Amino acid sequence: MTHTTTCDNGFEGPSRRSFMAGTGSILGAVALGGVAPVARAATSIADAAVVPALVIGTGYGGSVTALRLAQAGVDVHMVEMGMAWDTPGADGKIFANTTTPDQRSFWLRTRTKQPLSNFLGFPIDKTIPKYTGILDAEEFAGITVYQGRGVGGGSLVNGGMAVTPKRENFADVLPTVNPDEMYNTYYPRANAELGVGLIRPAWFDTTDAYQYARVGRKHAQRSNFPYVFVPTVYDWNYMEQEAAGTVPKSALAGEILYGNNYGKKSLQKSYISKIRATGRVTISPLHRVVSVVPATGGYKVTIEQLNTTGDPIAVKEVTAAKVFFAAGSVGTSKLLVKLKATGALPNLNGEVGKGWGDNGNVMCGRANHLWDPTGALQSSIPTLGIDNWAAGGAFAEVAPLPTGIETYASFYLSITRTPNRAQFTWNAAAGKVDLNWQTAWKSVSINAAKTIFDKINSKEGTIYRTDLFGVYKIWGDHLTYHPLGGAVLNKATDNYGRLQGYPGLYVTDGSLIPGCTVVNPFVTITALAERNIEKIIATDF
Ligand code: FAE
Repeated sequence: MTHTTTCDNGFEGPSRRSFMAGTGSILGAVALGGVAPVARAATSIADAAVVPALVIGTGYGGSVTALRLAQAGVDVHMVEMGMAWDTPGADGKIFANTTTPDQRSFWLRTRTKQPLSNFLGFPIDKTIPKYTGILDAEEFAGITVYQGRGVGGGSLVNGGMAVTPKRENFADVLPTVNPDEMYNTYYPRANAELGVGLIRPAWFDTTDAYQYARVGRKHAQRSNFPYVFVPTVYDWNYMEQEAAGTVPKSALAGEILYGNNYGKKSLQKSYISKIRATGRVTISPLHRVVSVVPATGGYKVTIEQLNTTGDPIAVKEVTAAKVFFAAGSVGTSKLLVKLKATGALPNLNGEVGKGWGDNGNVMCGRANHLWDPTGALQSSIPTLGIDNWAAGGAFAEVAPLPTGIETYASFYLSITRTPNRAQFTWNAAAGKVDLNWQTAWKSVSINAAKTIFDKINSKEGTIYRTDLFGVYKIWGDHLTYHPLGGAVLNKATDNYGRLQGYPGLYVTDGSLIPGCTVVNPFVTITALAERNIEKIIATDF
């Protein structure tokens, strides 16, 4: 393989080559393990504490914010509803394997809810003990939103695709942000801090682990689609050593969706390790923020401490001068919508809860001919994408199906252009927040994805797989990995994430982004958080 100029179509990235990506989207073929994880006692925030800055959530937005505040000399308390994920279970591993989900795998479910629910027509979900596991499949009426739970947020479970959008598309992503400052300063800063890097092309060309991606590339080329190499936060040297058999396997053992034990540079290895080194930040896992109200000295924050079956075992009330909402698009939106509707923060403006999108996510598989095997060994970290954004509004990640057996399947997660945006609202009768997304809205995304796969199927004489999302169901249109929006920048907040109506309250996560990042979102979330916190430290502290 060569990095031909045909694949170099101008995506911004950590090198001069051009890249774009999809998302780690993985099959979990199940054989339920019974590994008892070890709960960890963590030093946590004290009841009645008075703190200068409290950060709700430990994903990308929260980690950037906490690091920069601490480096500026501010003592920070991070509150995280999920577990610490720093202690091995009885099997010696912190994280469960994708092929053998156990209680560590899902957030408070008694049955797995794997993104690919079926294989060869058979349902593959399994019973598991209820536990504060790592992957939340949060169900709203029209969509299941997958999210990471624990110290590190989505970085614990995601595919590690670290993509900077093409600059010419940036106005669609964050229309009120100056692209010069993002592309000159904050995207480079985010890429450097996250440790973004590229596969070695010669290794890509020869390793068994990316045969599936080479098949994807060949099919894209034969239909004249540009393909792009995707930068990631996986340690590529480590993966080559995995293949050589000199280190414990991680990506090459199919680890990803329920955590990655070795090679992926999750936030725990990047921002959060720097956060710990400052000595100024307390992180409280298994603590969930349930309320924020104005109080003398700032805001009274009510926090429930959880046990590992999700039950509150203590309630703490803390006073924080400044509060940063970094609970993710869904978490922050749900909190703000509830707090506005129930009178805790009544002056939040009417934009709160609006502008939510799914980044146009849709999945599908193709059935290859028997002479086109995709390989029994598949790296769980995708690194190749097919780009039809300009012509058809779709970018498709060539994703793995790390089942350990030859499937003759090509599997894809597409990010598509879609105008549909949903709203979170408070359902007083049920005491919960609803989201009015409709499954039918995904038809726009399916049509965009078909601009790629109909053409490839026609050229290759192949068909869609119908066995991955149910019985005779082609499209994975029931889910998203990329929730975005709900507290949109310059609408619910000012142009730096300050919540309108409440000085000292900020939003700093994916809820600022109005529904689509054109590519995978976490580099943009990180870069935006870097931009915003720099301004806020300069002006508000
Ligand atoms: P996030 O990382 O979700 O962090 C929010 C944190 O807040 C979580 O740890 C929550 O547990 C915590 N939290 C929520 N509510 C509360 C509360 N009330 N109190 C205390 N804590 C709370 O937010 N993106 C990419 O760019 N590339 C990929 O390859 C990719 N693959 C993905 C694969 C999967 C399976 C999934 C689920 C996501 C993937 N994503 C990917 C999306 C990416 O992980 C996501 O956009 C970011 O993690 C969002 O970052 P935030 O900081 O907004």
